Amino acid sequence: MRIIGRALAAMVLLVTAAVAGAVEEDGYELWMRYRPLDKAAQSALQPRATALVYSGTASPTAQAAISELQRGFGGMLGKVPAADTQLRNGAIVLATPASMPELAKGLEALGSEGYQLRSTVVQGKKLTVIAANSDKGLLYGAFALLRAVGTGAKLDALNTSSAPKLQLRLLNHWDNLDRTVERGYAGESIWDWWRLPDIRDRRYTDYARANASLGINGTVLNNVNSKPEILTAPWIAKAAAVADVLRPYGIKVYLSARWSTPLELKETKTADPLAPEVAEWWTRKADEIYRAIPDFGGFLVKANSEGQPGPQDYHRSHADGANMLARAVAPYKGIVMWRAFVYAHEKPVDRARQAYDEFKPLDGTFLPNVMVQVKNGAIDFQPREPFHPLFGAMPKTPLMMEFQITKEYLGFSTHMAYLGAMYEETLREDTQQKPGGFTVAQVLEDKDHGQRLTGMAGVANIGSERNWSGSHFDQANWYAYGRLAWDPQASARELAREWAAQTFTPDPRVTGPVVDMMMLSREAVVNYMTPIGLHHLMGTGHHHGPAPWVDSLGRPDWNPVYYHKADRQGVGFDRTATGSDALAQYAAPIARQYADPRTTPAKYLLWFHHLPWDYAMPSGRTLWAEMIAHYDQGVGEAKDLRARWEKLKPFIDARRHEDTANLLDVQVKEAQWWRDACIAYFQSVSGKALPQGVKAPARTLDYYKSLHFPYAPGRG
Ligand code: BDP
Repeated sequence: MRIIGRALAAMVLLVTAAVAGAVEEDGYELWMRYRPLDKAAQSALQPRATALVYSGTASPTAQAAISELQRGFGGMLGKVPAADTQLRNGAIVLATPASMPELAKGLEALGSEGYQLRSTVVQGKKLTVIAANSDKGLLYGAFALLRAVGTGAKLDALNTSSAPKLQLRLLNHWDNLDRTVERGYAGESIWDWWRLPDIRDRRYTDYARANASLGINGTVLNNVNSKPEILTAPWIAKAAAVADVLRPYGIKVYLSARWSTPLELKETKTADPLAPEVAEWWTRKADEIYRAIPDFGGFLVKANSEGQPGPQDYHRSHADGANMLARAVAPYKGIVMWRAFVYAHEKPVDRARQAYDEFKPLDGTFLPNVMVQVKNGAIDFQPREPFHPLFGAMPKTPLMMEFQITKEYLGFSTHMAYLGAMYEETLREDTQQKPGGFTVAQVLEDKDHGQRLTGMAGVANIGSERNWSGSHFDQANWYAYGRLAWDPQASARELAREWAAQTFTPDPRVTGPVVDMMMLSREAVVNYMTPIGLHHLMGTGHHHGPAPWVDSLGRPDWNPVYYHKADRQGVGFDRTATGSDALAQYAAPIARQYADPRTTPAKYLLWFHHLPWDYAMPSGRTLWAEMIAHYDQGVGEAKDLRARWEKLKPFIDARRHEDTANLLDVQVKEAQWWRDACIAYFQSVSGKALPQGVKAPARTLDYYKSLHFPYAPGRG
């Protein structure tokens, strides 16, 4: 009786799970869930994944590849392929020119990180071969094979190869030493600094697996707003412990260095980059770091920006500073990533101009192991920005892209906004710095120069929360970033499909609608926050919610009114020759095209032009009516996302469905808030009546102004 009872209970559970989509998941496994494939897919694969063959002693990296394949195929097929040294029918073979020359041929173009996947028959035995020049390539190949299977590929006709187009594919953690995270919306820092170096959280290994699965090969552990302590012995030991865990996964550790570290530690009398004692200090420091971390990647530096110290404090240039550090790490093949995110309020020039003004004249003066790291746009990680004019404009300097993965300005981890679409938009922009076209992606790839450094950095959205990123869909931004760092020309839509197939199910009834939602989501945010080229209207400090009215902050360029310049007559920032002329920093064809509002892409209109409220838009509406239409569209799109998600309920496990549904409810509410507060404010300035049929904001402008969020997360 009791057995029957239990069986019944189990059946009820199973049925419930099937109705709800599947067993509940908390998101910890990211896109590496390796759930059992359906029976048909399993039997199609079965003869192809019976064993794993690697000849010789596996290095820790090869071992990581083997373990992942065992975990992955074990999960998807229900049977762990046994490690073997004999080529047997159905084996997956890991081959390098050193371990199995006969199976690892024609890999010249793949470099040290690329891989080849192919199905072949050798002496009557069907084999799936992962071939690469190095064990790191094998690891990337192993993940690529698992991704292929996880997204529905068959193993019978596999024949692909891939190599990264950028050398440095990095995460930048803005993690503080007290474990808070600047602009972090996913709990505390994953680095449990206090317990390091003794306690190495197992989560670090899963972090390494996730990054390696995307091809990410470096990570800056600490905030760009750095502290001197990070370069003292106890903290170097902590970083070394993390480096030990990440190393087998091909991930190097880097640190953010505070310019004035030696001075603040009272070990020098100045931080002047040209003072011998300063250079000597950094040389000794580099020696010390490399003794603890032999493959240390190098330094990331935010200098003379937002109050951070830097070489300009001593009337030296960014190049003087970067080169001094670069000399210290050069003997170890270390690099320096020097950020171009600089602006100073003492200068009354348009903030959007300042990075270019400071860095362009330095082109050609940096040492070869320096990269200048440039944000995607000239202001600051806004929901939409035109590409940064430095891309394509510093031909003698390797430039590294800096994207933000954490959504500081796009609704934190609450709003759904698939950033793959945003990254793709920037990467595909044509800088027009060369006849025939020169996209931002091509600038980064730097094909003309061959051996120069190339790279991309993403400000991480990873924290201590079980689901890593604060929401399930924010995992997709980490995913898309990593895959685009491997191939900046990849398609955001295709990456969304890959992610959705692995994160939920390859069932097209799910991937189709999920991908459509993702592709819509970023545009929705732009529509309800900052349409038609508006920017930086967010709440002071924390950047949560609308605050276009703010005009009282210490520095002019921290005030939203600085960016929209709305008055009775019109709205928008004139960056043409009649205004700040920031437009002149772009290549001539762009500068010409955007000089006229009628030939400026509508999405950038108010970024470059100050226009009358009655300006006639191509739609036939006035600018004022168009702006409102965008706000309404954004709210509609947020509601649409919520409705579409509801329809997916039968296919998604109850927990992840509910987590996401709850967040979408908040997004709908906050989209409405953005719309109402912005319309109320701009109406108070323009004095315009609402167009017919438009709903008045729900509350008064004073109400929206009265909202304060002193405890909003992420201020670091
Ligand atoms: C801004 C962030 C600030 C960062 C800064 C940076 O609000 O927290 O320190 O960027 O990139 O967007 O240095």
